[in-house]
Amino acid sequence: MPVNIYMVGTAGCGKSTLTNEFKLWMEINGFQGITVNLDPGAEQLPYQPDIDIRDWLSLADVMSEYGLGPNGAQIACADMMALNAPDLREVMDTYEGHYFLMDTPGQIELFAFRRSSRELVSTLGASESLMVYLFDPILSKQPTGFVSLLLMAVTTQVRFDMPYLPVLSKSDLLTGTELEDIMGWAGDTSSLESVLREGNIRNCYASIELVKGLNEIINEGMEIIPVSSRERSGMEDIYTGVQSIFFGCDDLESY
Ligand SMILES: Nc1nc2c(ncn2[C@@H]2O[C@H](COP(=O)(O)OP(=O)(O)OP(=O)(O)O)[C@@H](O)[C@H]2O)c(=O)[nH]1
Ligand SMILES: [Mg+2]
Repeated sequence: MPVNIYMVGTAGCGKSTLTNEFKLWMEINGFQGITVNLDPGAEQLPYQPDIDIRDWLSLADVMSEYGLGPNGAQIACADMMALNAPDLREVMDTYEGHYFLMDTPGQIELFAFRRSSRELVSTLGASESLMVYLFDPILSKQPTGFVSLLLMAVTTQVRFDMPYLPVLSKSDLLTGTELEDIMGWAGDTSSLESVLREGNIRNCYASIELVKGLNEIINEGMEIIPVSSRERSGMEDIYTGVQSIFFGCDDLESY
């Protein structure tokens, strides 16, 4: 059964670049990744998608046809995508690769908060789906920013019934200490709680309460995978993570 890997995260966090770099890494290592662009509004992509929603649906066309502004048209497109899902699935079925790398739209809420996205995921094969959730590095290095991204990650997770792999994107933009801090906060939220307390941050109380609540959800801590598409690092760790979720082992020969 093929595995659909959804690249999800806030605008500009590096989804499209990672989609491309992960495919290239797979190719070099003898695995086949098929890229699927799910962003009808993408004007430019850092790669040529193997399958492209824009072949069925374009943001510009929806804007002019329905007299909508860019935001209204994005929402309309997100809903229309579900109608195109059977066609998309038909094309996907013609590929023999084991991994479909799904590049989701820039605005995370279009993917995470529309009911149509759940229908899309379901039509494209929900039981073999996984989410690679990208944490933006610039937001992640601020304790409150990290709390916000954690909340978004958990919110996204509850919307979709699929396993997820947390990834810290563009890790080349972080210093060694920043990287260490973020990994530490993810692994043990009590250290995040301490930083928030010590930092005398406005709304510190609310942040701490949120972190305590999150701690209940991710009670064993979260192992976040640092990745840099620019430096082509962390790709093997993503692959190993996918393998262990679906096949329960770290065996790189599984597929
Ligand atoms: N330094 C650095 N920059 C990166 C990396 N990955 C992506 N970028 C840059 O970050 C910017 C956004 O990257 P994209 O891949 O387009 O991000 P995205 O999440 O697909 O963006 P939207 O679809 O518009 O939300 C581009 O300028 C990329 O060159 C990385 O690993 N390191
Ligand atoms: Mg993109």
